[in-house]
Amino acid sequence: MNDTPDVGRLIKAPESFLDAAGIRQVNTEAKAGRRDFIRQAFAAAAAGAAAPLALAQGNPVPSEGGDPNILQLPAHTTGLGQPVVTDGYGKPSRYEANVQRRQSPGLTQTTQASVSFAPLQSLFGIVTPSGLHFERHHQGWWDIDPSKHRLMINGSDASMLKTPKVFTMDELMRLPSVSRFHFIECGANTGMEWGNVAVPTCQYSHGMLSCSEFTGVPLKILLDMAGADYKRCRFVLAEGADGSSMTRTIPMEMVESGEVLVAYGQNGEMLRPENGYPLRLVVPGVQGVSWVKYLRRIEVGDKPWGTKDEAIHYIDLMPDGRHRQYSSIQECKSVVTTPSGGQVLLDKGFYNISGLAWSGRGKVRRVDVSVDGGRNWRTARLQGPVLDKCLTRFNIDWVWDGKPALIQSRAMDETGYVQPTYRQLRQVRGSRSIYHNHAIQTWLVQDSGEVKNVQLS
Ligand SMILES: Nc1nc2c(c(=O)[nH]1)N[C@H]1C(S)=C(S)[C@@H](COP(=O)(O)O)O[C@H]1N2
Ligand SMILES: [Mo]
Repeated sequence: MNDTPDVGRLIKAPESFLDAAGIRQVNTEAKAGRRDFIRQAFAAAAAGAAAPLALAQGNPVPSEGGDPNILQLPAHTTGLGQPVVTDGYGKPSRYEANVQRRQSPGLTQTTQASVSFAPLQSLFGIVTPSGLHFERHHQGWWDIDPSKHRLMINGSDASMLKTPKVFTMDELMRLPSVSRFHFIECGANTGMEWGNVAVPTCQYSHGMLSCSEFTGVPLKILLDMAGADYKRCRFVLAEGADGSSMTRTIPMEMVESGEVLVAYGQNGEMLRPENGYPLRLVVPGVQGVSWVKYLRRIEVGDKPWGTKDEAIHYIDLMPDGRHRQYSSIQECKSVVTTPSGGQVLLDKGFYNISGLAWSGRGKVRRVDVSVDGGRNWRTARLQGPVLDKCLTRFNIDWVWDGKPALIQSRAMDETGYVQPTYRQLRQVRGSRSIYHNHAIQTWLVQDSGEVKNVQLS
């Protein structure tokens, strides 16, 4: 491998930017309404947190005398290891303790109506480990006794459904099931970046995104059992059992396609309580809010319900001052996770640029990567499997010459739709929106090797 360039070393993004005191201060300032403070605190903390060289050379290989890590046999080679079932449910290595989902300081006033972000920069492949799945609760999470949980299927009026039904978990789990990999993205993901750069790392810019294998029963099967009148009932309403009164309208075409699942399984085991145990709706390609957790009722009806979560929240403020409603599909989007904000490149040389792409309209067809802010593009390798409405991992080789570089990824889905630049997106959507920001992300690799979140105008 003589022609292979030297492989560059990379410092991972610091996982936590603020210490406990810093987080308290940001929260106080945010409560006082000083939103800008969050951005400044992040910036200051990010600058202080990068202590690259010390970290990288924590256990250096000596230039002479051989490597003690090889020459001296460690205890794990000479001693007896730990017994089976030390832990009836295994945990990650203690050396990975910093890989955590995290709350953005100051973003929300209470921790029960808040969000935690998945550490995308630390993950491989496409599946999000269940314990790192992002969380969004409007009224806190619950660990509900499955023996007492019920799912009711009814009609807006008695003529819309032959036999209203109530299912227990046992009854649901005896029905024919399917397992499918899908991404879930909160409509507000990347929402803080509409006006300008706001957060330092891809955990906070893109981490309201996760991907799991979900197992459950197609909702269509349950509606068939209840004898729904599909001619008249073109919508369903999904309702959660928590105090947030989370109710969302879903068009019947989605249900009839067989894609919408009443799911109890996530990555081979039951759903985690934070993600809706024992039952949640899976609505592939649609923003997270429609994936109702603690699902307790499905109503069929002939028009959208216009509930609070589709009339005053989850609407898009357009440049002309009007609001756009029922924009639920998550459009084609991608992000480079390595190198990404907060990471530090220590050497010139070879780097594997890696990232994630997804589309609410189907499969990802292609991802192009630029290292010069969009002037030149190269097509990345898509790593299999490439699945429908699922995260797709892409990789591309890059040799860093030590000069500033602007790294971007641009995804295209199977409909031919191409992820827009910020300029293109703002032309249509303005810059004062919250939801559905799927613009091309830019990471600036500075000549120092430190990677920063930037936006090109
Ligand atoms: N019952 C209920 N379902 C809910 C919510 C909620 O607060 N309560 N939040 C919604 C929102 S806004 C999102 S983005 C997703 C988040 O799912 P997760 O917490 O499993 O990541 O759940 C949705 N379903
Ligand atoms: Mo959400």
